[in-house]
Amino acid sequence: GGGGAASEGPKALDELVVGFAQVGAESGWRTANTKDIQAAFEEAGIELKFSDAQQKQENQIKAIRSYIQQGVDYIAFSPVVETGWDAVLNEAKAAGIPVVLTDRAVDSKDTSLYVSFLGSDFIEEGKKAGLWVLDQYKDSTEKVNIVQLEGTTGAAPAIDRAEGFADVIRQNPNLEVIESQTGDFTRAGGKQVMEAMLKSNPDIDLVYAHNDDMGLGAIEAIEAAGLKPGEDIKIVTVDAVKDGMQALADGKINFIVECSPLLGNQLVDIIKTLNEGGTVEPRIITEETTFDQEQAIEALPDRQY
Ligand code: GYE
Repeated sequence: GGGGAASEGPKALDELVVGFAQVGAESGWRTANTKDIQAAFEEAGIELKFSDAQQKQENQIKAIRSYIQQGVDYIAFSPVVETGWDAVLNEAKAAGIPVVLTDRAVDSKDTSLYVSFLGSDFIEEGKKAGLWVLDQYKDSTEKVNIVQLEGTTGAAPAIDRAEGFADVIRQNPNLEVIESQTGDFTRAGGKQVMEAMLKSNPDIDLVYAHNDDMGLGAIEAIEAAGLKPGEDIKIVTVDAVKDGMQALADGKINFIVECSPLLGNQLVDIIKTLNEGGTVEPRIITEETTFDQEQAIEALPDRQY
């Protein structure tokens, strides 16, 4: 069973069991994240129980409850939305099973419910996207019509990427988000929302998509409408997965803010530290960069995901 690792001394790595409750398989980012986490645990020789919640909170809660019942040593999960976790996290706490948040945050005020949150600073990512847009239109005297493709409603990266972006573009009153809709972080969602937006707004200048997949879906919709993505309508996205980077290299996306899905080794390190009775930082932020077209062309050949 979990807990007590500190008082009983560390367990052998091959005796440790970690339960991981993944969001789903909604995007290229998520697939890369899953692979990386599974590979890191495999390499460390630590057993990983894995579940895919298909973007549904109730499924994630069920998975976490089942991990508690099985008495795993640690639970890690990427919360699909920010709210509604207190009950199940209290159950884990009562069972003495430490919880690590990977990738996405919860908005619970009780920070004793998890030991650490490992992942990106999504507000910073939104700001980086906003700064590119600000710079791109610094000399423009006309209104710039921006549409936003939001991630999953209520998810930390959707909330924060919108907030960081809005904070920055506010500096230029010509920049206006004329429509904002969720595409649920999927390619199909991005395409569908973009199709509708193109119908209701004849004059879109720029798309800000909260991830590459939705941006790739938007490209399909823009091309189907007889317009050139990257030229007639500029596109800024977040993630920098291979397909996104290829579209950037091809000039169909104009700028990508990187968000690294490679969290596996850092998660393994956290588990090992906890197992040895050590303490970990409550917030571990991953390091990320941004890409324009030239940088994408250069980075593509070595891109891992
Ligand atoms: O940007 C998106 C994925 O939570 C950071 O989830 C992650 C986001 C990522 O579906 O592509």
